[in-house]
Amino acid sequence: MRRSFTVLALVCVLAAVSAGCSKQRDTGFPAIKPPSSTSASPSPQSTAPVSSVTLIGKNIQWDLKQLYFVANKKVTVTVDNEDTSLGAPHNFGLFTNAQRTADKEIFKPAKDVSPGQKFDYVVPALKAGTYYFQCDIHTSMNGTVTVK
Ligand SMILES: [Cu+2]
Repeated sequence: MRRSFTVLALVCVLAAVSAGCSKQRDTGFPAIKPPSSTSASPSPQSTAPVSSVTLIGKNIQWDLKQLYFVANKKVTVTVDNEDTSLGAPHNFGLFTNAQRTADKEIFKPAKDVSPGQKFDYVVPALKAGTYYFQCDIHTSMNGTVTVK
């Protein structure tokens, strides 16, 4: 009776140890998190600053409300106008104030992008800081640019 109890205890200990060993090894790196499925942000955007970005205009809305530009470098903003059914042109203007008043527009769009067309706006180098963009035709199409 006593012997069988000892064997049983040993089996339990072995099972616990082997279960511990079968767990994922500690690689020294943080565990990879599964992709979050929050409906608020279907495609999480990188906050790394870039020197080129595509901004899609569709249904009188931009696909991005927040852009990240590299500081002190020209940045190319490609406006991809997908508003063919509405026939709406779009453009890209950049401002230093959140109210986006004309006197604070530091980058004025040289042309409008027709529906179904793309155009590269080359924005001159900016100092680190916060800026604001909009389509000057549809001012509700606006957002923030973080330059860093
Ligand atoms: Cu527009």
